[in-house]
Amino acid sequence: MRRYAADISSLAEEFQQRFRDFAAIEKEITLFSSPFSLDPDDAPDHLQLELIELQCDAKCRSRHQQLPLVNFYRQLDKGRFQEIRTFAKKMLSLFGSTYLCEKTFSVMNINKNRLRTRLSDSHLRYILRIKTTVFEPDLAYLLQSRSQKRVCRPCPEGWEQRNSTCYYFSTERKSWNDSRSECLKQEADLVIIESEEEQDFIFKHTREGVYWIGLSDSETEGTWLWVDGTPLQKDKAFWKRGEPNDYNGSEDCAFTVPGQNKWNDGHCNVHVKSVCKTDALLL
Ligand SMILES: [Ca+2]
Ligand SMILES: [Ca+2]
Repeated sequence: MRRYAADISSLAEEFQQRFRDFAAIEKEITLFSSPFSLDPDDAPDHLQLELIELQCDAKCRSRHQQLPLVNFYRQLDKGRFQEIRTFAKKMLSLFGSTYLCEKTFSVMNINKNRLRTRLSDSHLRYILRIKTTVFEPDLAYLLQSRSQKRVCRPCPEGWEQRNSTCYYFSTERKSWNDSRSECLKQEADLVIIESEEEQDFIFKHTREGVYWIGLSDSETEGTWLWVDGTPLQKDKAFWKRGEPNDYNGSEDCAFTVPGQNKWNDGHCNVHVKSVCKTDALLL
């Protein structure tokens, strides 16, 4: 217990510090969230009159119980409750800024590309080490030796290279979701086929079998999306005639058709092979 005492007290202090801002406006938060239970004497002077009027209004009281808080403030009469409305807007904007931060984070998340996601903990440790030492890294030398290695092997072992892209044709059979997880583990994803040439290349390697590709309509029936969220373009779709047919209303994942340079939709839990794709490491 004693071992952790220092850590716990510093955590508690940190916690309190983070919420100090909230403590400073505790009254305002109470007023904002439950305007009917706060004593008007505790409210800021310029709000007191309107607050008394609000608390006496039975209609407002029942609306407060029925409506979400934002809508309750939105429907308040602009003439009668001008001050309270302004106050509510200020409070809401506090939470709005939290939303902005979250939104920025989502944008950053979307912008994370495949190369960036290859950064592992050890890369980050190296970066930290370089940043915190007095030694200057010999970048020219490092790059030279790195590029020699990369030119020899732009794709991981067992992967096929085409231009600046690497493909993995699995030998194991798994469901669409599990196949996708396997690709992601290798810093790749199920293949997105972007041209007829690429389709021909895939066909050359999948001639004999059935392989999942990174295309599904699980989210919205009939809307085929690639794993990166882009919709399938009609002129770059290589469906077999009569497909996708959503047989039995349960075919939401696309796979290759053996012996034909075409695709079919199948049940996502069927176990077949799969094709992963990722960028080659070229400098
Ligand atoms: Ca379907
Ligand atoms: Ca089908």
